[in-house]
Amino acid sequence: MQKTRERILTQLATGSLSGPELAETLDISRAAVWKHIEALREEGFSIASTEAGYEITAIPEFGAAAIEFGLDLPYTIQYHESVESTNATARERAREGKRDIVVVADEQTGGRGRLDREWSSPAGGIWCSLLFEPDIPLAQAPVFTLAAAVATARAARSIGVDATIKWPNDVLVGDNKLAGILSEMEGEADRLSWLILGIGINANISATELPDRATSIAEEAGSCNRAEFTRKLLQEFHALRTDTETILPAWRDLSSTLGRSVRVETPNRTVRGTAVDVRYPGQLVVETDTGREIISTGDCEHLRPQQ
Ligand code: BT5
Repeated sequence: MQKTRERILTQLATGSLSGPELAETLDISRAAVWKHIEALREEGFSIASTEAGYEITAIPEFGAAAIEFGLDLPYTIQYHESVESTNATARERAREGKRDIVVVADEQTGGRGRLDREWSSPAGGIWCSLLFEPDIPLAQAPVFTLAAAVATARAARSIGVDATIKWPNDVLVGDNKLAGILSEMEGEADRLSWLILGIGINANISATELPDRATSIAEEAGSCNRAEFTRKLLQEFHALRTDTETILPAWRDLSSTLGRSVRVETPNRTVRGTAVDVRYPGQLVVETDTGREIISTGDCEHLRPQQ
């Protein structure tokens, strides 16, 4: 979002200010203040001009300005109504050398899951990709994927959706999928040059627009304010990113996989047993008839107890 507009919003977030006051604080002309206020109105903000000055009376439901409103984090939001895939756009930004960007879209025309599976992304979702440069070796990147799942589940729980995490990073309500995460990265063994966490959340979408065994926030708790949800998601993620020791314990607390009978399809075998733990940076520990298995990647299915 345009920097001056962002500063105006930050100022107005704490209360009304007059045009001259804003002009002085931001060191711009009164005419410039007026122009930016008009531009914000066009972006969907309702800004009243009262005797006390400009006052924000409503913020748009979604979009860069709406997400950045009151967001005190080092990320820049890039919003698109429709893109092929926010991960693909974030990859372009990564190659241009950009970091700490969140690409957000209302709709994706070519959303992707893991192993190039299709990810259904109609309008009304929160399709976003967070691009950053973590200071860790490549092999430890999965811990951030777990963090993204924790952040998503926490944001969902904060609005009354009973979300849990299925290993490695599906967010479920009961047996139905509410959100999925696709991480992509580039770097040398000892250091990542970038990591993209693509998070797809079925927000204000009806189940009829989604595949079988999928659910949405709208279905579980009614429509949400997507800007608020995205802010909460980023706040939760950032707290975990800056205190990585807390990621695994939080993941364990929110997981519906631990203690369950599971079948995990890894790239070269099928493991069946009871999921007993998750190990840094994100391996699943499964107790099988023939001993413990430590699994780094795979698709996990929760089995009914009798299966
Ligand atoms: C995932 O893959 O769960 C990762 C999904 C990541 C999507 C985000 S959206 C923003 C960013 N941009 C992208 O292009 N992608 C990321 P996986 O575990 O492979 O699950 C894919 C499977 O989930 C599909 O084969 C379907 O069975 C199912 N599925 C597809 N769309 C879904 C949806 N909207 N909700 C729930 N399940 C879905």
